[in-house]
Amino acid sequence: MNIDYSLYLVTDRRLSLGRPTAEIVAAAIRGGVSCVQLREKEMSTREFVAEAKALKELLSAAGIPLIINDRVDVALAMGAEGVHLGQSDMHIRDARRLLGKSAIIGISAECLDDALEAAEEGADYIGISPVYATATKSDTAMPLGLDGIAIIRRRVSLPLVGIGGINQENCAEVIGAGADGIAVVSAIVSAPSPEKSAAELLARISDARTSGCPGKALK
Ligand code: TZP
Ligand code: MG
Repeated sequence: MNIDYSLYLVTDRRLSLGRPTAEIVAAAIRGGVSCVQLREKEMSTREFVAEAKALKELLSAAGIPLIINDRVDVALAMGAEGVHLGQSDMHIRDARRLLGKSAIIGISAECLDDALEAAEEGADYIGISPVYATATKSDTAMPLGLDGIAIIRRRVSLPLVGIGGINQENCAEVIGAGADGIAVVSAIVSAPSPEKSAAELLARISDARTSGCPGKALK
């Protein structure tokens, strides 16, 4: 499956200012997100599956893939396009065995070795995590920064998606350093207008691709 990782929304109901996740996702679709990950840390399994099914309807109609955070069982139960795994979640090979060849399996890499191992194990894309410090996730590793992206870019040909502290002001440099896309939580989920915020991020990503930006020098 050919996935566009340009603007990747990761949901977080705790940061949505009381708005339902489906409302945020619908607005983000209008704004141009190209991929959505449903991330639920406190929901019952039954509710998680139900919410994922509802989002899948919205996303399928727009031709956008739904990725489930952590939970291979939830992805299998409702037919998501893929899963996103962290360093202490299920191994990629085990997830692949369960989900099959056509599933998208993404992995968070916290250093170059994680990224090399993920490529070796058959990941479909790598989340470089975190690029910058962020208050959204409490157990993050040391920020990898633009240098970290550039170092991984030189060694790994898989799609790279930067995550952590990325917003309208810094997304161009993340693309310039070699990422194929950016993943954001608060920049969309907590925005007064998730639609406008997504559209602005996308415009800046497109500009960075066509005009380049200072981060390019790191490549
Ligand atoms: N994984 C690494 S950093 C992060 C996740 C889920 C949170 C990113 O949130 P924000 O608000 O875009 O910094
Ligand atoms: Mg995880």
